[in-house]
Amino acid sequence: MSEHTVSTQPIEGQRPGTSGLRAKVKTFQQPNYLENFVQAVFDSIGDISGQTLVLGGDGRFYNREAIQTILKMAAANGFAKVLVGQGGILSTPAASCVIRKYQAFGGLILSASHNPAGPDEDFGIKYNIGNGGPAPENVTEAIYARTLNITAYQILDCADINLDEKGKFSMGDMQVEVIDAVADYAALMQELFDFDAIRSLFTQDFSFAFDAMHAVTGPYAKVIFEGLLKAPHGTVMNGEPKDDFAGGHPDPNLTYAHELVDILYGEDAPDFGAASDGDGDRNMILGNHFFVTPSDSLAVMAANATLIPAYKKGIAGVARSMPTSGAADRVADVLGIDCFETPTGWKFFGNLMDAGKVTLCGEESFGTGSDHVREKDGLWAVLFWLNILAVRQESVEGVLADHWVTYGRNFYSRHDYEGVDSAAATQVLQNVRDQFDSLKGQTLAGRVVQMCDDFAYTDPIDGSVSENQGVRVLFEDGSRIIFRLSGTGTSGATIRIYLESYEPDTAKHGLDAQEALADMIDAANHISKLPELTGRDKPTVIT
Ligand code: VG1
Ligand code: CO
Repeated sequence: MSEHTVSTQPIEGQRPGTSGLRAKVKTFQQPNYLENFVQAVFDSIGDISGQTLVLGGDGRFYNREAIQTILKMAAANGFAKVLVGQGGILSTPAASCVIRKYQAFGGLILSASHNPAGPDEDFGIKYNIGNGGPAPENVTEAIYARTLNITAYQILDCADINLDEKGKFSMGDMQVEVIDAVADYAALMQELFDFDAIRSLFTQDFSFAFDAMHAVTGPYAKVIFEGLLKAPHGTVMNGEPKDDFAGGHPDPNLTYAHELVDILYGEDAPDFGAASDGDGDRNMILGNHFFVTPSDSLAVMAANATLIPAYKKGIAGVARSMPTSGAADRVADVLGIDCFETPTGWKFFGNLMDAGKVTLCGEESFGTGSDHVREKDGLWAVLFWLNILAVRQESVEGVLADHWVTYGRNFYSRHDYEGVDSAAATQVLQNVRDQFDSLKGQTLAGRVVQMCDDFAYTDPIDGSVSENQGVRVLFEDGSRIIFRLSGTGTSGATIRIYLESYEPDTAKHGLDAQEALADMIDAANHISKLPELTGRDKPTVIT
């Protein structure tokens, strides 16, 4: 067994996006691509000698090979120990949980979230810091800078570890501990929620369908829902993880989770439905013939938090990403707590949680979480809802109707245009930017434009500034149109248009969101010239 220094050259394009480095598997399989990035991480995060690293992924194609390479590199770079999930599996929130519980130096999570998997699809890698959360921008930028001047990487020449067998193994001077991928996470969930109340819900006339979409949450959901909570066998659908997600697109939304949506909107629909994404950090919440927008879900959680054991003393504050609707702000107002508005991406919540300023965080992109870990957490959100339903003994629709009566309804929708030509996408945003001055004071969609800007964020804890986080058109009545380009795709560009309008009038709360927002949608197309520039007359995905 010997340690090698392998010389290499910088590879372009290794800048982490909204959530780590994502690229086609074929790109990751190119000589030195993975190794360069991993070495750049190890070179950028401080003194790692004698430290512990957490390692795991969503089980997608290339997960196992990448884990073997990273283990050998960790050993050669001086880590004392690596905790790796059995089979190379750790959901993103479980990885965050394990990093925190065992006070690891940090972790590497192998995932491209909901992006399709397989030899011709996507792979990804992300570094999380010691608090369990995604590395902040100063760290990801340092990693990127290192990828541009890297000349060598270190790797141990040794045999692979058997990832399927739990236990302690050595690799050179480093210990590799293959841990149960589910146990620590399941234990944490039992500390947070009233499992007895949820168990008794399942003995009542209450039915639940959970769609794991052949991705990482299958084993977690089976242990927690069908095992610990005694939900009927079969509650978990598509619970066998596949390395290509069975050819699917495990993005829990109305378009990609259509199998579950059809069940919840079909005859004899269950009372509650939920799904999670490729790496287990997203969630979709459905009732019988009812969809809860993620923005509303965050607001409902904030309003009902004291019903949950872990939050019974109240929450310190909430945070939402800028494009997420202001529904949570209204709850925070009533509760008299702070509500923070951050750029898109979970990495911006970490400082606020570490400083004790916020307890709950959410993004419109089907992400909700709390300070129990430092990632958004799909199954946590589902348990939170089950706990609310168990206590309130109401339907999902009933909980929302009641919420809107109290707080009003923030009609909200996101329109995604996927696979658009990059230059056209950039121009769509630029068109709006060019009108910042002229739009101000104009009436659009029956509303007066109050201001327009490129959203910038100054972190209230460390003062770091993040610019160009979305083009905003803000109206006097609180309505908003926001344009952003995705930072997680691996081919072409994705334009996201976020539309929001507030409706205090209860009589109008039953409207369909697309109807309620129709004039805003027209206004967005008109000012951006999106249809002309992209040749698209409708979005790829509407949520
Ligand atoms: C998207 C979402 C963002 C989320 C990110 C990572 O980013 O909009 O809210 O944090 O994905 O989630 P973008 O840049 O494509 O809009 V995950 O579950 O893909 O790790
Ligand atoms: Co995800």
